[in-house]
This record gives sequence, C-alpha cells and structure tokens, in this order.
Amino acid sequence: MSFTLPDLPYSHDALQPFMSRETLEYHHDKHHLAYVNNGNNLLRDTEWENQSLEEIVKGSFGKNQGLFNNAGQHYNHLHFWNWMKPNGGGALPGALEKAIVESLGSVDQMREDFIQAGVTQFGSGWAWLAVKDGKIIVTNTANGESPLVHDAKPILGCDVWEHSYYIDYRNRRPDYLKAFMEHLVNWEHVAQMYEEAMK
Ligand code: MN3
Repeated sequence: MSFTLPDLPYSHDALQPFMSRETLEYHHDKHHLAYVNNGNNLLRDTEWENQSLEEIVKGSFGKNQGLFNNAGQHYNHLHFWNWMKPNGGGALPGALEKAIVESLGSVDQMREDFIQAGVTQFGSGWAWLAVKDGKIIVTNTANGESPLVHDAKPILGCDVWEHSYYIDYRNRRPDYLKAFMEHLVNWEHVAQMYEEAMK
C-alpha cells in the first residue's frame, strides 16, 4: 500500500480556541504530509511495500528506522485527528468508563495519569491509553513509537511534539494536555477502538 493524507474530519478552525487553525494548518497540512511523502519514498522497493500500515509499522520497527519513523507517525496522526472533535471531552460511553474504572481506579485517575504521562515524556513523543493483556494502561512513547510496537493496542493518543502545541500554548505542555482531555477528546472514537482492541 502507499500512504495518503486524509482530509481532517472537521474544518481547520473547528477546534478553536483549544487548538487553532494555524496549528492544524501546520500540523496536518505540512507535518503529516511530510510523513506521508517521506514514508512513501522510503517504503518503495522494501519487503513491506504490499503490507498494511500496521504491518509496516510493526515490521520496520528496529529494522528500518527511517521508514519506521515516518510510517509510525502516519499511523499515529491518522488516529490523532479522529481522537479529537469539536466540543469533545465530557462524559465517557458507559462500557468504556466501566473498563477504565476496573483498570485504573477512576476516570479522574485516568485523566491525571494520562496528563502526567504526557508531561513526563522527555522531548518529542506521545501519551497513550492502550489495551494490553485485556487491561487499559496509561503509557508514553518517544518520537514516532506507539503501543503498537510494545505488544499493546492504542485506543487514545495525544501528540506531545512541540509542533502540536507551541503555537497555542508555547512551552505550557501541561495546559495543552489538560485542554485536550477536557475539551477535545472524542470518547466515542476511543470507545470504538477499545471494542476493536478487545476482539
Ligand atoms: Mn504531530
């Protein structure tokens, strides 16, 4: 397969004031596009050329760093746009809430741990909710990695590369993560990925 850049599932100004039009113009139209273009160039004539995106990400991890970085970020960003929506945040669908309470104690605890995972990721990377061994875990990864290459299935990720928040929040990464949790997360999409991960 080759990689293509999908349109955003909302307009560039739909997430304001929590994520600006300018941020999405750079982040989606330029950064994500660069991962798509570089990934396609690096994928050509490799053993992974005809595989699915998830197979490319897992297969190239530890074997072809350049391809992994771009394919990994393509995978992460494809989901990132759908993990947000206008007027996001708020209440969680019941089945997901129950699973989070069972695995992490409470929804408030999950929010706190997720924000902390993003704050403590040194340098560029991602904060995650993932399903591992049937439980929901909070974790973080560097650069273009995701739980996918650590035997887990991502169900929610927040990009903590500076390109995701510096225009709107400057160096205040904790404020960005708090706004993401309170106002941007598309919990219906998270619940859908949770169901898929538990199959
Ligand atoms: Mn990014």
